[in-house]
Amino acid sequence: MKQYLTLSLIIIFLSLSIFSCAQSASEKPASVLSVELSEFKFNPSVMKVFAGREITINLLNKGSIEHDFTILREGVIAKIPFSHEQNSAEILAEYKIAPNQSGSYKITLPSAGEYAVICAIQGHMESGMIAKITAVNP
Ligand SMILES: [Cu+2]
Repeated sequence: MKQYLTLSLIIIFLSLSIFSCAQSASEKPASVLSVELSEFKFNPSVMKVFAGREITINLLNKGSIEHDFTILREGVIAKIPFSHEQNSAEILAEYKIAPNQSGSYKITLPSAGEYAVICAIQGHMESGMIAKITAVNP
């Protein structure tokens, strides 16, 4: 009897872990991303959208200094230090937001893959302002 109980508990535990994995893997791509910028992070920092479809990005700077939301081209790994001049070819889009300001932008990520997002202001990425948008095929 005790063995059955143990076995049942193991099965329940396994089902729960499979369920939670499946949940995170099947997280739905969003058509609207609402992101808060502050010193020194993006919230959320992991996002998922459809490739080839227009998305809306709503940004709110809750910090006390300027930040930006710079999307790098698909597959580009953000290098430190990042400079607008030297790394301009790697930038897909850049939205600057002053403190206590917000902005709404529309963009279509051209292909499926991983897009790094950084705050391109010197020192901010190194301090934690880095995020990721995964684009999946519809
Ligand atoms: Cu910043």
